[in-house]
Amino acid sequence: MQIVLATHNKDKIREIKNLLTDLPVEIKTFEDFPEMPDVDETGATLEENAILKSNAINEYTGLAALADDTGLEVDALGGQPGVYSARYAGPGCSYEDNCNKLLEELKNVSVERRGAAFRTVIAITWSEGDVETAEGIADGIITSSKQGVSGFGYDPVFYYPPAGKTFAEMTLDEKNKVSHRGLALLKAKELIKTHLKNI
Ligand code: ITT
Repeated sequence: MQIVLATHNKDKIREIKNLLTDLPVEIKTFEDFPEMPDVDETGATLEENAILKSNAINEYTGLAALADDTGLEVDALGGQPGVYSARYAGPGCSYEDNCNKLLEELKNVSVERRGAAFRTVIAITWSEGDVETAEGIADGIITSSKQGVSGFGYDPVFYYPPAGKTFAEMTLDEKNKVSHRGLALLKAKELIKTHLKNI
């Protein structure tokens, strides 16, 4: 079976590929489909956006498509930036712009109130067009300055208490074992294994 990853985010592709290596599936990306569209994320929830992306790329390629929609939900901001995590600091912003804006917004917030969660919803649209989803959550604390250079996005400001460090201070394997995306993909792998048995 072939599965195409419905994303243009190379950092996500690196993490997802690393987690799917032991499955008997061939992973395709936008590099195999250079004209693959960037899907507008017009949904109100991570689940809606993940399904929008997996459906659109399934229709475009005719293959099973796997999409990831992820948000950082910060308690002191009422769950924001959430679905707007990619463009939190404005259109065309960088990862660094987003981290800086978050640190600025929280600069007067005490450590007890800096709780946050990364949430990922994975949607898989099978080649026949039906969809299944899986969710993963990681709980952490927003730091008061950036720490670490691995990972991507908000990883330098996301402290993960069980490891005693930020996601950006972890290796890819360490992060994947406990992260929102890692946990969602663990469930998605079960969906893929069941699907493989039934085709
Ligand atoms: P696609 O829609 O093409 O998949 P995207 O970057 O737009 O890529 P999202 O809509 O899911 O992805 O946006 C989520 C943003 O949240 C992303 O741009 C990063 O800034 C951040 N993010 C996602 N996963 C993350 C992770 O594991 N660690 C840190 N930040 C992450």
